[in-house]
Amino acid sequence: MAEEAVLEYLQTHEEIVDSGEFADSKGLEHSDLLSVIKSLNGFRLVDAEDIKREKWILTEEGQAYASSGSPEVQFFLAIPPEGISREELQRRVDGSLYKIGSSQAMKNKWVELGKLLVSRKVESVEDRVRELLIKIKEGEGKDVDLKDIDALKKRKLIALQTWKGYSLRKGPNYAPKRMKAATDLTREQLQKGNWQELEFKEYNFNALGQPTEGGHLHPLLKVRQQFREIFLEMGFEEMPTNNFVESSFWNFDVLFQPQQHPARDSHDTFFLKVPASTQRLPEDYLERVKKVHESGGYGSKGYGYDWKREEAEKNLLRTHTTAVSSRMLYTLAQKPFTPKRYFSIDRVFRNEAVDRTHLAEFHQIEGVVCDRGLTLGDLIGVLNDFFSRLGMTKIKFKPAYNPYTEPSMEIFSYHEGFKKWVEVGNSGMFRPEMLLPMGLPEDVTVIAWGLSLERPTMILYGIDNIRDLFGPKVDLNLIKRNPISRLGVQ
Ligand code: FB9
Repeated sequence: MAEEAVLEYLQTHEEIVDSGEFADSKGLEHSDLLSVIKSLNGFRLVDAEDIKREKWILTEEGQAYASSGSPEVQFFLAIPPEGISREELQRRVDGSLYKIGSSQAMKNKWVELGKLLVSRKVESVEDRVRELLIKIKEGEGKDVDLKDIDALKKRKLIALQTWKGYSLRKGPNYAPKRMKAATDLTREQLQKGNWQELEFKEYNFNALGQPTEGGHLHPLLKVRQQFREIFLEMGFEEMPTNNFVESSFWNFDVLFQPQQHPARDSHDTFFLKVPASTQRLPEDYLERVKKVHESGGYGSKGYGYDWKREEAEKNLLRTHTTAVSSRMLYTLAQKPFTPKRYFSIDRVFRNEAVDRTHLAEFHQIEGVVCDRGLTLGDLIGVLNDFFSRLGMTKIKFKPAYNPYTEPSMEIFSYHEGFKKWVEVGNSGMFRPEMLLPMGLPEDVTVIAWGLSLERPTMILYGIDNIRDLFGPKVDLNLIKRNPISRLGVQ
């Protein structure tokens, strides 16, 4: 439509002087015409010259003054010749009009604002502002004195509007009708022989090939797989972690974590409303857990408090995958003992303050080794082996406290990149008050450790805000275009 109108017009006219007037004359949208002109100019069917025009237009406030008069004149006319009290005048003239009108009228020396009385200083006034605005509105802005223009612009009553258009003539490749450049030489064209009149599109040897789209793995899943392979190489079996909902019994009580421990408070733990509690707990085991909390046993004094079943029955979102480890060890204790190595990597939930590097959930990585006569030395040995497979050959340990392990150690690794020691996990030996009520043989000890999946992933992929890695605001391009990053390659 717009293209035909331009090419047809130029067939019988030297020039389209003004694209704006041309669009109006043909009932076209000027914006549509501009894109057609750019395309015709690009293929040299026309020669287009830029036209740039500037004109003053009224702002919304300027429109209001043009139709109802300037505030200073309205303010002046609201004052009767004998004067008026401020109070009465403020009742007659509304807030913003009073404020602008009174200050402008004072500036023009039209009125006198006494403490109580407001009076006129002149008999009558002209509304010059209104006259100027009407003149500009009618397109005679170029006849208005520059000083007046400045004054109106300063009061934000007018604004400069820039209009861009083109004048155009026939170009070197002009044709009354644009021939669509052929992109293929077809059998039919060869047979008909009309290939000789065709115009073929130029090859674009710089065109990029279509990007091949495929699936993309999330960085967390790629790093999880690397940890999984490390554990499998070390002879560990993966634990079934497909239950985010757990009872307080398996998440806390069996770990000998006392019921009044702060971590069991709803400020740190997500408890479920429905179903609020579990009914299915192993009764005989529950009695042994109750007893070890209240009065100890197995050489332990216990905590000496009244252990409550209803507290243990509360359902929650597991706060650590150690809840799964406890289930696995209990199951292991129900049959003749065989040494085992277990691992888990899955989501855990904590009702804690979120920040750039912490959400209310994370993926915990946990390793557990269960055998007769394991010592702290075995734990240190397996940790050195495990972390060295991640490329962390310089690690050290710091005594720590966990309710369910004794002794416990924090694990630190020297990061060559950051030139500093970085905390990379926590570990310990599960307490006898946890293992013996399960029914494990007395000489069986269990060493375990844990770390998060997000921390190494964020360091590996150079991500400093956890929301760029996990959650609804993740940029899918990060998923598509993240580099291959391997653990163990510093
Ligand atoms: O992952 C952690 N840090 C880490 C790990 C790897 C890493 O690799 C980089 C490539 C170089 C970098 C950093 N941490 C544990 C230490 C800190 O980040 C800590 O601030 C955050 N911790 C989480 C818990 O925070 C609420 C990380 C998470 C954590 C901590 C402890 C355990 C599991 C996860 C545990 C345990 C445990 C202990 C004894 C027995 C069984 C399990």
